[in-house]
Amino acid sequence: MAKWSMGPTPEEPPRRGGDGSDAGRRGETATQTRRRVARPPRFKVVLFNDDYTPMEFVVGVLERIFNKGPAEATQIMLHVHKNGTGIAGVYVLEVAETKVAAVHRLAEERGYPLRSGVEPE
Ligand code: TYC
Repeated sequence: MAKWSMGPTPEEPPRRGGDGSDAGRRGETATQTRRRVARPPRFKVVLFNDDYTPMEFVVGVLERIFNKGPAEATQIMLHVHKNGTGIAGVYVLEVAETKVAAVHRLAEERGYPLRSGVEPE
């Protein structure tokens, strides 16, 4: 199991002192490191500007693949157009990579050079 997905199990009841001991209840200081929490790392999906992909197409991509409403999709597109890059969304790695692949597939179908990528949050 991935280290970030470990959590309490039926065999491992919740800890008390932060170190798996009764330290907290006995008024002692717990010195062991904190238990891992079930929060997988997140990744940004970055969109890159180019001179050829139509604005309406980018807005459509943000609506269809990143589930943005028309106003937010337009804002993100204009941010990328002006600044060169922008964040389309933040996801766990497998979802982020799937969305990048979907962007590239849609763009290639239409012959547009739109590119996107994944970055650690
Ligand atoms: N710069 C493009 C144009 O003027 C629009 C565009 C915006 C392209 C965002 C890519 O990620 C992008 N048609």
